[in-house]
Formats: sequence, structure tokens, C-alpha cells
Amino acid sequence: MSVGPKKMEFSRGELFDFHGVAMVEQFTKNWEKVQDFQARPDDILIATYPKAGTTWVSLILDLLHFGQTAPERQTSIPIHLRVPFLESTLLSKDGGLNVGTDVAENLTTSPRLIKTHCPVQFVPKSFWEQNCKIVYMARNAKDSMVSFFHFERMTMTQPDPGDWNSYFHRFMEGKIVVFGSWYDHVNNWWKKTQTYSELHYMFYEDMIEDTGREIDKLCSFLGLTPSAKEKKQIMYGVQFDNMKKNDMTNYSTVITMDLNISPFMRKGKVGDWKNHFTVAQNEEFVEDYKKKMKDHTLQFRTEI
Ligand code: PPS
Repeated sequence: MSVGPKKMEFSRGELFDFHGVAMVEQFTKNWEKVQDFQARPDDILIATYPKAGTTWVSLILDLLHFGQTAPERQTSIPIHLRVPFLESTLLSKDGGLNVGTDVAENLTTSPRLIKTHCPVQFVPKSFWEQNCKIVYMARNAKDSMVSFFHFERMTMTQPDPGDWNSYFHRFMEGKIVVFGSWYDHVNNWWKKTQTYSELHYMFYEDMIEDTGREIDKLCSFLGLTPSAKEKKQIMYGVQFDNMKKNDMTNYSTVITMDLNISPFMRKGKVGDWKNHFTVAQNEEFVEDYKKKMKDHTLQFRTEI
């Protein structure tokens, strides 16, 4: 069965070193405009290392802010246009370029919800100057690695991930995966919580464990008080199976992804790494992880 619009031929991006972080041109082509982006004080930035559940948080924030006042958004505008990906330049269906900064600047909503995968040092300075609220979602390294591997297989503009074993080593190395090292990303954003109070650091595993509890925490950070009815609607809309069925959130409208290879909404679980890691790989990973993750205040769960 074929899914989504007719696919075109794409050339897979080539990785290169960009200020010490591996990148592909899709995310650096518009760099000047990204760095000069003028944030507004009520903008909310959703920051993640790829595959941490960005789309999940994006939908939750969109529903919290606009679910009642503009419900038609939910069925008419794909999530990546409601919550633009700031540094991305992506081909659109008509062959034009979908530029993250342009989409963000053209948003008519308030607040504007904006997505980034930038390591903390790449975030445009206006977000800090405007004291914007930032939601950072982190996911354990093993499941992030597995999810990213499948994502790269099906995203025709990303580098080919190669076979699982070589990808596994590249991910640990951190130098030859897009957006660089998972370890640096989660650690440096974690450090930022010590100096920037408008940063809410949350975990994918906590969301899986108790979505309602995590939405409550998010609301208290954002100063929102949804009614019980509203919260119930949100909880329903953001369930994995519902987001998977929903063409506005399952990325079936994005032509660079071949969902026949692997769906964007793939498994949505904690612990899928167990279906990919060999015993030897797991031992190697754990040893390496201990060396890299020295800050014991930052703890991830790889099963719940
Ligand atoms: S991206 O491309 O970086 O923006 O991807 P991102 O949205 O961060 O992450 C995609 C993974 O998140 C899972 N996901 C969910 N899990 C549980 N519940 C819900 N509602 C949900 N929505 C998205 C999605 O399935 C991807 O993880 P994997 O492990 O590949 O399934």
C-alpha cells in the first residue's frame, strides 16, 4: 500500500562539520536568518534532540493554546506548519522551499510555537533576550538512537544511516549524526536549566508513564489552567494511535518522507531498543555511556 502524496527523487544530505556539530545543508542553508530571527516575548520554543517526542509536545502545546479558540486548525493545518521548524528548509509539495523562519514569521497566532533541534549554543540570541519560555524534551539515548535510525532510513533528504551496527557506532561517536552528539545536546540543555529559569526540561519516558501528570506540570510552567473537559480532549487527541491516524500529525503530507519504508509515528514506546541492540552492543553502549554521562543529576530511564 502506498502512503501519502506521490514521492519525488531526492538527494540525501551530506554531513559536514558546522561550528563543531554535524549538520546537513537543509539546516544550515538559512543560517543567517535563523541567527537573526526576532523572537517575541510570548514565543514558546520547543527544543529537542531529534526523535525525543517533539511532535507530541508540539501538538499538546498547540491544543492547549488553540484547541478551544481555533479548533479548525486541527483538521486543516499540518503540525509542521502550525509549529514551524526554525532552522529547516524543506521542499514543499509544489516544489518550492518551505523555510522555517518564513513560516514562523508568517504565523498569525499568539503565542507563536516554534520547534528547534538546535544544540543550546545555536539558539538565536533573541529567544534569551526576550526571556521566552522554552520546553525541552529529552528521550533516553537508546530509544533515540533506534528512532533516529528508522527516521533516516525513510527521510530522503537525510544521510543514509547504513546498517544498524555502523549507525550504532556513529551515534555513540556523536560526530557523524545530524545535530551532533546526543550526549552533548541533552547535557548542555540540562546545564542551561541552572541559569535560565524559563526552561522546562521534560522526559519522554515520564510522558509515556503518565501523560496527564506531565501535561499538568507543563501547564503550571506555562501558566495555563485548562478545564477538566479540555484536558480530557487533549489527552485523547495526543494518544499515539490517534496521532498515527491523524494526517495532520503523522507527516503523511511531507513529500521527503517515505512512510512505506518506516512510519513517522513508528512505535511510540520506551524500550524498543531491546529489539535492536545485541547483548554485545548493549555492553559496549553501557560502558561508553558511563564515561560520557558524568553529571549524575541527569538520569534517563531506558525502561519503565
Ligand atoms: S522529529 O523528527 O525529531 O521531530 O521526531 P519527534 O517528533 O521528536 O519524535 C518522533 C518519535 O516520537 C514518537 N511519538 C510518540 N510516542 C508516544 N506517544 C505519542 N503521542 C507520540 N507522538 C510521537 C514517534 O512515534 C517517534 O518515536 P518512535 O520510537 O520512532 O516510534
